[in-house]
Amino acid sequence: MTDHEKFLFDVHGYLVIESALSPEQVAAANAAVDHHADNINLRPNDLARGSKTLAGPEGRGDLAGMLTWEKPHCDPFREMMVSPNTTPHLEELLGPGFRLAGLSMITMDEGAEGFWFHEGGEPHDRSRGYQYRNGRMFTGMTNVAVQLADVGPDDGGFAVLPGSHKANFPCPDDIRLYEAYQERIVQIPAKAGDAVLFCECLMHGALPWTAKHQRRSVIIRYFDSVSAEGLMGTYTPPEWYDDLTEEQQAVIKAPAYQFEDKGSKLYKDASDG
Ligand SMILES: O=C(O)CCC(=O)C(=O)O
Repeated sequence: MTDHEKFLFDVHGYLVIESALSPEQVAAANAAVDHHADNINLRPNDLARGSKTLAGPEGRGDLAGMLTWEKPHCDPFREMMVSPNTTPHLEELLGPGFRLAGLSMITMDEGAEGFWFHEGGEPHDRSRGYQYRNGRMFTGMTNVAVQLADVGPDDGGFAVLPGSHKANFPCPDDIRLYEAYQERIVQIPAKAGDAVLFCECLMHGALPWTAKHQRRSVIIRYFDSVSAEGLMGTYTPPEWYDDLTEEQQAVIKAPAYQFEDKGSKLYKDASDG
């Protein structure tokens, strides 16, 4: 992560990584989605939560299971989950040994309702909270939203309250419902192939989609090496684990302590036993 990127991420809680995917990767991912378009699950209108400004005539679409699709359709998504264009950012924020927590896709057709603004720094949640300590940023769940379609400035879609990952006071509901202080909410334009990196504790949601073309945003969620949203009992790797490259296998694993060089030989000796 460059100094500019670190500064902006710390202040805003998000960053746009331009051209995270090549045009060929975008085309392959879109072809795979087109092939599985029947699996897109249109939600009931359950995300606007009664907001007059986020309401829309239909729900957004959810699509999952891309990592398990038959070849070649799974390939662009497996490439996305570990990419040289995003790994350095994830290592900076989550530390070495970061883990994949999930990969799914959001679609929105013209008129689809928005999503109320959820999360934010208050209340502090240890699985999501943001901290700056000892010269480093530490994020909880961290997401990479890879765009498979252009998002213009007036199209709607993903939007955030910049800086809210560091909020100390509860956010009033009329702000969460986009009915007050709308001008403080920032919608994030991007090109197909760009990725929006954001920490889950940034207050975020979506504005109703107004463009003629379908919104397609692949949300890839990661945790640091130790945190997890759930796991009781034995960890079993997915059936398709053996098909992955070594780099891809490295992010599919049970939570476990990851030794980081703490600068003293004493720690090294301790980690050796
Ligand atoms: O991109 C969106 O429409 C919303 C995404 C979201 O809320 C999330 O990833 O938690």
